[in-house]
Amino acid sequence: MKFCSSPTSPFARKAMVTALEKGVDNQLEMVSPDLTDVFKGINPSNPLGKIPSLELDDGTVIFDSIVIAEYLDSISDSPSLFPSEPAARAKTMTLHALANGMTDAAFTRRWGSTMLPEDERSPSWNARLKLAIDKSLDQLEAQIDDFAGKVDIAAIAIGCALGYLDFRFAEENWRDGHSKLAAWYEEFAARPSMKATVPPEG
Ligand SMILES: N[C@@H](CCC(=O)N[C@@H](CS)C(=O)NCC(=O)O)C(=O)O
Repeated sequence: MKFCSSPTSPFARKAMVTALEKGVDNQLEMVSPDLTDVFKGINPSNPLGKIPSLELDDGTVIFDSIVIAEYLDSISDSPSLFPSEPAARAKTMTLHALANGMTDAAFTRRWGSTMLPEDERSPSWNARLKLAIDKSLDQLEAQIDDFAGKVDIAAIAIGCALGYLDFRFAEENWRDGHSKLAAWYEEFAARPSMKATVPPEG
């Protein structure tokens, strides 16, 4: 299977951590995105132009990161990262949506402040995205008991979201006012799957 991804993408990281947790990472052939012109879309095999995508052995291309993660989860028998009981599943997927939305806001913020020409950057849109991140952090702090001690797709998405904040917004110190979340992250980030996927500096 061809996995189009980058080591700096928090969405690709979520899929890769899933692959590592499920022991199917050795089935992934790594493919790099096309970075020649980010405004044309960096991944030709996804009409949305985004990474990650996964090309299955029969040529089918699947995206986005949650679809890839669910597929990788389903091809191995080890304990599922996606609960099957409906209420538990909805709760886990809502936590995943919170973490993913936070990642999306952080990535869009970063993109808006580095890739856009200076006269197209928007301070008010940046503030709106920062508000979403701050409120999501508060919510995760309040809901810590819902994911502490678990290894599932919500915990993986939360770990990758916080790792991305450390990577791109370290100066904003998300740990301030979120001590339970910080303690949880310290433990979760020590998992081999997380350590193997820490984004490179730069
Ligand atoms: N919802 C998508 C988000 C993917 C995404 O935004 N990926 C970024 C990299 S972290 C990307 O490819 N950006 C390039 C672009 O939007 O042109 C997912 O979960 O896979």
